[in-house]
Amino acid sequence: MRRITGAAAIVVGLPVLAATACSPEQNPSSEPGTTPEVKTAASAPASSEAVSAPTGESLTAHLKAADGRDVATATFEFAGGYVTVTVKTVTAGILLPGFHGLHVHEIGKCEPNSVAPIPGPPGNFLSAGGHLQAPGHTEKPESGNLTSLEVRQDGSAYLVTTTDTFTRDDLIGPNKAALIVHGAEFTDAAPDRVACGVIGAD
Ligand SMILES: [Cu+2]
Repeated sequence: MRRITGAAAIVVGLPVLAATACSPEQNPSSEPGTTPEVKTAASAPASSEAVSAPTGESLTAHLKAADGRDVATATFEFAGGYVTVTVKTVTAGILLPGFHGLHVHEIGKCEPNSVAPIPGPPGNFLSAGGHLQAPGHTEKPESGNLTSLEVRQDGSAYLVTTTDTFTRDDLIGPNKAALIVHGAEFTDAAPDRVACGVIGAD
């Protein structure tokens, strides 16, 4: 008779980040994640410090085109005094190849054929307003300006960038905020708002 003795040693290493994806935490807090982990069990070696995961600090945006198609998913992970922004397309071919303006806009609305806060002709996602400005910041580039999103010839894009121009609290105020991808740069469509996602804890 053969017995399998090593099976218990196989541990599926789930990424810690996955556990934070659905956190509804919206408590405004300016404190970094310094809350010590409370553990009374004596089993954990005192010397092993847990890798600090941005629990409750991450925000997510699901960007959709004006016709409702899913375009990309973005995450905002706040740690170490800055935010790491990751944008990845989920459907290839909606965004044209090339560089696209990528900004956090000041109002968390993603409404096709809507009117801007300063009224004018309607257009896609105009009700998201202009670029986010952090409190007290008035200069350009605006706080919500991010590096451009480069879309490959196959119609997909994947970007990881960092910035310290806004905080988590700046994104979850009363108006919330939206992440918008514009049309391809150096084309007539560059100012267009092609994809939009409200930034939230989900
Ligand atoms: Cu913009």
